Amino acid sequence: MDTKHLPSNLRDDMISEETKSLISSLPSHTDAQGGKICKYQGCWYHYNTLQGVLNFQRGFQPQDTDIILASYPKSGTTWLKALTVALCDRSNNHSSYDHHPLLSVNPHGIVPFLELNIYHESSSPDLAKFSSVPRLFATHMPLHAMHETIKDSPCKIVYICRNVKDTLISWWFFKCAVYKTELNRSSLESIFKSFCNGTFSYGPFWEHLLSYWRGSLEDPKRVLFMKYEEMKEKPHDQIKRLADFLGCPFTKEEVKNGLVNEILDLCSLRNLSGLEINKTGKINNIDHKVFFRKGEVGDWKNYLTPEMENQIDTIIQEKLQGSGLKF
Ligand code: PAP
Repeated sequence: MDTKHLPSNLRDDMISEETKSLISSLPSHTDAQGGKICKYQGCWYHYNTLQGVLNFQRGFQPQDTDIILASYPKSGTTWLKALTVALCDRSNNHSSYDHHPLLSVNPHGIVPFLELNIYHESSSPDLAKFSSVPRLFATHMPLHAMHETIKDSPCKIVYICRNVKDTLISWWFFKCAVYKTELNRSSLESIFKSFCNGTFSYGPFWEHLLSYWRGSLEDPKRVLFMKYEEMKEKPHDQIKRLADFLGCPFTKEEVKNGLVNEILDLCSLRNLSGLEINKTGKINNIDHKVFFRKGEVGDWKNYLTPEMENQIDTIIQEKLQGSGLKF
C-alpha cells in the first residue's frame, strides 16, 4: 500500500533498529485499513506512533506547571485544546478576541501531541520554544504509558472522554477521510469489529478510559476527568470546572462581563469550522476541516444497527463493571 499521503504516525517508516527489534517481540496485527499495529504496555499503536511513545518515555522532562490534554481519539480533543488555550490565554488580554491565536491557527497547531508531533518528529526535541507558562501538550496515550515519565511531577492532566458509539462513528468518518476510502457498510463493519476487539489505534478503548478514570479517582487534583456529553449539556458549568482545575478560575468580573460566553463562542464548532484556516489548512497530511464534523450527541443512531448497539453496549458494560464509570 502507498502510504505517503497518510499522516506520518500511521506509517512504519520512521522506526529505529532498536524499535524494530522490540516490535518483533510484541503482539502485532493488521488493522482494518491495512496498517500495522502492535501492542505495547497494553495499548495498540501504529509502528511510527510507538516510536514517538518510546521517545517520549525516554526523553520528556515535565515542568511543574505543564498541562497535558489527554483523550482517546475522536472524543473532543480539538474542542478541549481550543478551550484550554482560550482559558490560559486570558492574561494576554486579546481585546474582544479579535486577534486571538485560535482565529488563525488550528488548535492542533497550538497544542501539539507529545507522541504524534513533538517526540515523533525527533527523539530529542528542543522544547525551548515552549516558553509560555503553562506549557500545553496533548496526548492520546493512556495514562499508564505516561506514568513513569511524569510520576514525580505535579503537572496537571485533563482527560476528555465521549460515548463509545459516537467516538466510533466519528472515527469511521475520520479514517475514511484520511485513508480516502469509501464511507460504506463494509468499512463501518470492519472498523466496528476491530473497535470491539480492542485491536484499534490506542485501544482497547475501555482500558484507555479506565486508566484516566482510576487516575482521577486516585488523585483528583492532578487528573480531571471530563465528558463530551456534559460539555455539550452544561458548557458553562464544565468550562468553569476546567478553569478551576487549571488554577485560573473566572473572576466575578469576568463572568459579569460575559467572558464565559465569549470563550464558548470562540471555541464553538460553528465558529472554529467556519474560519478560513480550518477550512483550507492542513496538519500532518490531514485537512483541518476533517477535525470538524457534526459534533452531535447520539449521531451513532444514524449508522449502527440494533445488533451493533447491543454488542458494543454489552462489551462496555462488562469492561466498566465495578469501576463506577457510566455513560
Ligand atoms: P482528534 O482526536 O483527531 O483530535 P477530536 O477532536 O477528538 O479528534 O474529535 C473530533 C470530533 O469532535 C468530531 O465529532 P463528530 O465526528 O461526531 O462530529 C468533531 O465534529 C468534534 N468537534 C470538533 N471541534 C469541536 C468543537 N469545537 N465543539 C464540539 N465538537 C467538536
